[in-house]
Amino acid sequence: YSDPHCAPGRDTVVHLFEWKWNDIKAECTRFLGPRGFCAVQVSPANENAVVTNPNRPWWERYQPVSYKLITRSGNEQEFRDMVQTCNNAGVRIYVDTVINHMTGGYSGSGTAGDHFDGNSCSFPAVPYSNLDCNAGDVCHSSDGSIQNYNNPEEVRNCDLVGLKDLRLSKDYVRDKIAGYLNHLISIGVAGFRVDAAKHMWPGDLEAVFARLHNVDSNTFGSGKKPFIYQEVIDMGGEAIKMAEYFATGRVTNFIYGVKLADIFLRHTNQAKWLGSWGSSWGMPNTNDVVVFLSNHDNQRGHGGGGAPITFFEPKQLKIGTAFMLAHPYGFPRIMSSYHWNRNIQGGDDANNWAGPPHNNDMSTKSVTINADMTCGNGWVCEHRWRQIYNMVAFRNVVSGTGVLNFKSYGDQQISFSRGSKGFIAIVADGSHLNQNINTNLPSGNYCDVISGNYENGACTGKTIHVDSNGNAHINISGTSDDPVVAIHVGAKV
Ligand code: ARE
Ligand code: CA
Repeated sequence: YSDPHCAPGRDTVVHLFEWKWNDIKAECTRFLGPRGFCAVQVSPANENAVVTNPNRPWWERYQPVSYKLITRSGNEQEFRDMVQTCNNAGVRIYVDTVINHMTGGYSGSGTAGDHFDGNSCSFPAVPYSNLDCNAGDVCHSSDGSIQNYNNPEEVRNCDLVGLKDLRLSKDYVRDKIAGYLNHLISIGVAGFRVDAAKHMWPGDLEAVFARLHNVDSNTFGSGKKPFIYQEVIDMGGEAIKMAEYFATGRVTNFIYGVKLADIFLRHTNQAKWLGSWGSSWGMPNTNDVVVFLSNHDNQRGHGGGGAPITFFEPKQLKIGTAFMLAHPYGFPRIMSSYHWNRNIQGGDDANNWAGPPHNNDMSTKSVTINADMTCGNGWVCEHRWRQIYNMVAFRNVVSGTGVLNFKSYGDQQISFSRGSKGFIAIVADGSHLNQNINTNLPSGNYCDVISGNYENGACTGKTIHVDSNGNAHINISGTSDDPVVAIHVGAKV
């Protein structure tokens, strides 16, 4: 389950959080395909509870009502069009799947118009009934919800924040979930993010995944299992460990973004130590993880998982992303967000619920594209920032090479090469780097893909000269907007 099924030479996934299927379809052809992205993580595709208090929060999509493909992102036909178009553009679709639970304990209707009553675990559009949710026979917490994260039984058998917990020990429930995932596989998706995986027994997940069909052989080759990455928040302090989930796919490595925020955002740790970055930092092996600086929860102070770097700190985000994409550890995911008005009250963001940009009827706004390639209508589109998409290409070019010549020039100044294909230098604080550095690259003139684009053999930014010994003069002011230089053999002028 740990092969992401990237088309050859691609290696980065972007989370197009809350995007509509039609917009993702367009983005695959006009941008993600040509720019070398491997895949898109899309928001949950199945019917969810319509929450009106607060009004249409993003998190309503984590409250399933049925497995019909009807949400604010679009309907099944639009979903199919997106998957097919993206596959044709060489871009994979991973669906965020919510299979641990259904809605909270109240009644209402879903985005496909189906009625539900969470209190009695009544979801007739699946159908699930009272027998399909966990109850007091297996959940022993005082109120049926999870209180103690150090008690694995409670974490797996009780309700996560009051969300009706599915009885995954039952074959009927396993069949229904596998039926939903197989439906997505039949449409052509490459894999799944498994929401709240920590709240399901690894053995139950095995039983569900054993029921899955192979992914489409025409697109992905024959005999291939879907790519599976499981959301397990394990910062080291709780009973449940990431390692329990390696048999059923990769896990989301939450330690990663926090440690990099310590260095690039808070400066409570030093970049000079990054020479050993990877599993020796107390993180799993590279092939067991998806790595990211932030996700849709912790970017808004939600859901634990630490305080990461987000688009609210654009300079640090560009630096951190450059490091993430230049370094071979893990399968990297970029967060692509929408704007909301942050309103910090006593440490919490009072607007952390705010849903995507919307019209008066609460339908999600389309993504518009500005002349400079950035997005409008309230969409941030971090993946369209030059410093970020050019590093996606960098990662593709240096693929298969290791980290070479890691050097530091003070606490927060580093450089390293990727074999003889790429070189990066980073200043993580306000200091000044001015050095002759061996890049290990063939001699020539290279386009610094941070300060500019490589277009038709020319560079719109700085050109870096590498001499016949592989040396280059690198001059970076840490107080500049982009204190990074990145060059690779795919962008020689
Ligand atoms: C909403 C309301 C709740 C209400 C509930 C039911 O906010 O007040 O009780 O509905 O009516 C998201 C939101 C939730 C939201 C939910 C459903 O974040 O606020 O609840 O959608 O609409 C734990 C889990 C981890 C989970 C986080 C949020 O382990 O899996 O909590 N993350 C995923 C998603 C979320 C999503 C869900 C799961 C639910 O990414 O977006 O919730 O589908 C420590 C622990 C962590 C723990 C963390 C927070 O760090 O180590 O394991 O994370 O604390 O408790
Ligand atoms: Ca559970």
